[in-house]
Amino acid sequence: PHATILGYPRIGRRRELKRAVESFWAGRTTTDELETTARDLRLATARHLAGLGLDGAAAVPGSFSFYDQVLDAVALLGAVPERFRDLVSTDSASDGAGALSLEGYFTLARGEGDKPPLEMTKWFDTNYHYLVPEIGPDTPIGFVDDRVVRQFTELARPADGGQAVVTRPALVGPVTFLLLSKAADEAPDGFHPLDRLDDVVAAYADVLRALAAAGAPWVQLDEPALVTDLLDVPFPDVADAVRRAYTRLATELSPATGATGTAERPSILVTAPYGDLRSEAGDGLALLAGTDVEAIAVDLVKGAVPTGPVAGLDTKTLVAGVVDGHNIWRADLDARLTTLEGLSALQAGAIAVGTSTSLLHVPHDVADEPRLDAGLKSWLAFADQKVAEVVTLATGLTGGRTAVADALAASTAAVRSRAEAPGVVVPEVRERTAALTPADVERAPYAERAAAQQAKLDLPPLPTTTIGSFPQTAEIRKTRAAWVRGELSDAEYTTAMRAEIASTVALQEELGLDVLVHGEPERNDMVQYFAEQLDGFVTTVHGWVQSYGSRCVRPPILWGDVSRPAPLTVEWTAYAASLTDKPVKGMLTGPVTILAWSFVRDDLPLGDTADQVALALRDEVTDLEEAGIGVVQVDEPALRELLPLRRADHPGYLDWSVRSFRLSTAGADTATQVHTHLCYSEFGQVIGAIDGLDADVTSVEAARSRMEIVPELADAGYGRGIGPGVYDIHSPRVPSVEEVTELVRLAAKSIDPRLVWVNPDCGLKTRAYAETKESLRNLVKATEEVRATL
Ligand code: THG
Ligand code: ZN
Repeated sequence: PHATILGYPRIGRRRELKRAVESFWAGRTTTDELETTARDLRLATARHLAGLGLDGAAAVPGSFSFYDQVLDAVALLGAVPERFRDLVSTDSASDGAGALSLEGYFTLARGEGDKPPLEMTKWFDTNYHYLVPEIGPDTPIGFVDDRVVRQFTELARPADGGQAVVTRPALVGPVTFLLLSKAADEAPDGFHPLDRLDDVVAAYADVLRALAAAGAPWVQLDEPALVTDLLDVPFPDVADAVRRAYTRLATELSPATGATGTAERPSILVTAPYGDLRSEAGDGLALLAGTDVEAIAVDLVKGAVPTGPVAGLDTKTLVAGVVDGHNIWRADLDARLTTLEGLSALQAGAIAVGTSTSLLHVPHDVADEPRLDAGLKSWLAFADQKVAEVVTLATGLTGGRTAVADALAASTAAVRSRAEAPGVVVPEVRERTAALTPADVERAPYAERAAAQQAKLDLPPLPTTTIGSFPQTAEIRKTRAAWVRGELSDAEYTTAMRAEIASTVALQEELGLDVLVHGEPERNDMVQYFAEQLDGFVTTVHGWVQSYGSRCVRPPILWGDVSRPAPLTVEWTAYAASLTDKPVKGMLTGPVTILAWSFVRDDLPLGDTADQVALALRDEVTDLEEAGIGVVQVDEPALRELLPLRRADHPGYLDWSVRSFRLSTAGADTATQVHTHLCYSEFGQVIGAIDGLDADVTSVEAARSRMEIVPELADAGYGRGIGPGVYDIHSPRVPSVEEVTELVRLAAKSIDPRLVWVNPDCGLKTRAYAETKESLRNLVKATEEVRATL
């Protein structure tokens, strides 16, 4: 293909797939109805993309998924964990033996009864989450589900007799599949999923044969595991796996059409999105170039552009990912074309134009945003605009610049208008960040702070609190939506929210919690709420991006220098504080998380933007203090998420991320207690940074790992307040008093008990009130029991 994209949003322009899937789960539609909706969506999408100019051979990727592409690979291979084995078809006479039904597929994602779902975790450095396969020595692995072949055929030979589209089926590559898997519980010590490489590759060989037989000219195998060195398999072992896998798939299967009239496999495109293939650990580009695959897609937005010819590339196509698939800025086409021309001059092989990553991470279409300012809109490219960009660049590369002169001129004009637009650079904001000194991120020594805070707050040992949000009832959501639509006046809205806050405060008093919160009924998303109020951001109406499964987020667009025109949270927090004598905790989202969950600008280093956001939050902390708030929590759930994929880049990242958090909080008075919250359990790589945040109290997810983070933190020298979560909020299950008591004791055993706080794992907004009340009651009761024994 001359022009292509590595994947396209699958949730639908109006989230049609989300609705269809959720209504299937609710039992309102049948499997057949869901399959039909999905097929119509795939057909419409493929034709739409062909119409946008992806009309070369196999230029349209087949990147659909009902839930997650990694789960799709599990289904393709029938690699079902032991506890779900009863879901697979055992009819060995049919060719569906070992396959999951669509319902079974969703059960792996969502769990059933006491069978927990596959674990969910972050997909590289994005806000997308995939399901973690569980692979053991005896996990069945074969080509058991031909869905991917059917999806190819249904577009190549459509039943409606309309326009056919020859797509390029996209699959998670065999090496990445295993590197992202975890060892099944029953696997013996020392087993690594990669031990099953030969079985997975044998199954993929069968998949490739079937695709070739169906007439697929190309297949795409995604191997992003090659751009990271955080997956705890050293590069030489990864390289060995890649060589073995692609010798079997690319060398031993023939791509040529033989006497039988069919090739043994389609041409293979291996993609390596999200980063640089080359690092100190090893040269992944040379590795792939040394295989017999026909094409390699590299990320030239995150990764470096090769500056010399690469051995082996002369007989391959290099798909140059020059259009950013992970952000929403319109490309500087002139500059990208220069890059492409340079590559063309350097490499003897063919150059095709691509996106750096799948377009899964961006919304569908800028044209769907009528409310955005026209100037700002001209700077943006969502998925459909990016398709046009790769098509233009491919035309320019093959046909010469004059063939695309108008598009180049328009892109250059947009780039210039963005650079010069008011608000992009705000001198007062720049002056303030330029004047920062190391003293701005320092507070008084912890011992002094702890004493001043205790004198002021007079908290009991093992203080109890919650993470911030209380259940978002349907009533709350309805009220907010009505206000956004203008059906409710500001006064009516305020009255309704105040009533909600009052009842949340009353509930916490009744439960006997020590540090209260206002419950956040006024917030939709913890980032969007702040973005809506800060200068330098805009939010979208239809800019949905899949976060996991059927769940989506609308990342705000951070386009200009950030400042705070007015206080953000003070009114609600102060109102809550006016209702109680107990301390009320102000709730803010930290600078790193605000950046991680927004589309960030590409014209300023992230650390500089983080400082701007941090200063806005710092002013908010001051205003909260002036309103009498003595405890402020600044959440950083995404601290781990932005961690660079290469170890060499960690120090630089941790430096700016930790500094920006401290900048947001260090303006607080010595007697003001600063909390933070991190909500994932894999802390290993950021444990030093957690200490570096210098918060007075850190709450973390810990219930499922039975408090193991507490000794880890203690070993790392952490010596301030710690609130390890004592129950998992992801399920409605109510923890018993005994259970909580045990976890609190466990925590108090591995660190100075005077540092321990008692709280749930995370915010309660996805829970219902019934289980929330009961759970918190047990939490308080358990705390009282442990206190009595101290
Ligand atoms: N906000 C943002 N990003 C996030 C989270 C968040 N990334 C990580 C994690 N939390 C992802 N988790 C979720 C959980 C729920 C939903 C989305 C991401 C969700 N979304 C609604 C849906 O799809 O129906 C829409 C929500 C809305 O109306 O705004 O439920 O908390 N930015
Ligand atoms: Zn959390």
